[in-house]
Amino acid sequence: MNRILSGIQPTAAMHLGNYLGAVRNWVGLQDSFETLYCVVDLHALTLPQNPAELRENSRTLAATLMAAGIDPRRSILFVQSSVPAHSELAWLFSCLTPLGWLNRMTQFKEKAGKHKEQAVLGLYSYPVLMAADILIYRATHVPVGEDQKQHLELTREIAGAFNYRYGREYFPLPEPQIFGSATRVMSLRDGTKKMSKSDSSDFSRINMTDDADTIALKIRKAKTDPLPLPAAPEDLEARPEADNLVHIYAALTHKPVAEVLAEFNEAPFSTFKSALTDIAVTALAPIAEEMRRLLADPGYVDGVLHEGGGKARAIADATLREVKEIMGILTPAGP
Ligand code: AQP
Repeated sequence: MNRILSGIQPTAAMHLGNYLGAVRNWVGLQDSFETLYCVVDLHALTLPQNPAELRENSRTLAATLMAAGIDPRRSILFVQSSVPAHSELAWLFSCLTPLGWLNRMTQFKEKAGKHKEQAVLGLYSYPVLMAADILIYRATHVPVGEDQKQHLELTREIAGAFNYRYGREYFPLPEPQIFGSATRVMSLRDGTKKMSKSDSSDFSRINMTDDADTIALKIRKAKTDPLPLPAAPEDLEARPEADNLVHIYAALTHKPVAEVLAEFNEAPFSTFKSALTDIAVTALAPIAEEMRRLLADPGYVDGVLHEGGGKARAIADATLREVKEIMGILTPAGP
């Protein structure tokens, strides 16, 4: 059976972009793949984190994933750092990855900004750890949002470099899976920037933990332009904020953009925003409610992650043993 691995960072609460671009798709894939999903706390450490918040965010994120439909009986749900083989394979891969490949990564350039010299090594080598996250399970498919496509391409290059160096097809070249009409959800304040947990403005995103009033307020305040909704999808092209809101509506209702525009028949944005609020609250409120129910028993959530970590380690440790064998690393036998 083909195997899926994907992850999400516990940098803050999960937002609508993470949900529509990635997590909602993860749920459906549980029917046709062997699925492993992880809270990638080691990636979160590439930016400064408050230790108590990081721990709490990891648990909250795991509960949000379960509330969104990740079923621990059908998927292995775990915390990345509970499987040390990820980090060990990342080191082995870093000895195969030319700096030139990392220099191309746009996410590093965006996150390091003007202070490249002060950025930490982990932020730069993040894509190598991501390659290890995926390949330690020899995953064949990786569902991600559009923003992670470049890192996935690098993962394929690293897998190819290993296979070439050691003369065997050991690692599969994992396929990115990018689906739906919201593969790149944009900020509610600026339609040219992606919706992100690390944006300093909470009004730039809808968090999966927001209540109905907060969702309504954020949508009401979302930036738009003075024009009404257009009649045709191509007329959204030069209107990034309008385009974003229409795509969010389309994704939440599972309708094509053209059908959404026909439904609103060139209505003003005030009418559209109030319909979008209803749709968003209806879709997200049950997830937030279930998340709160799960978090009322943190021991249960931790227990799921503990069990998932054990299952993930069994697969990852076997891969690491084989990789070390292939690379010529001596594993001395005991007496
Ligand atoms: N705006 C987005 N639209 C669609 N998909 C998105 N994803 C992230 N943002 C959007 C997808 O969500 C999954 C988990 O992402 P992540 O938490 O690992 O990291 P990220 O891509 O860096 O997301 P953020 O929210 O921008 O986090 P921070 O601010 O912490 O870096 C991935 O599959 C991603 O594609």
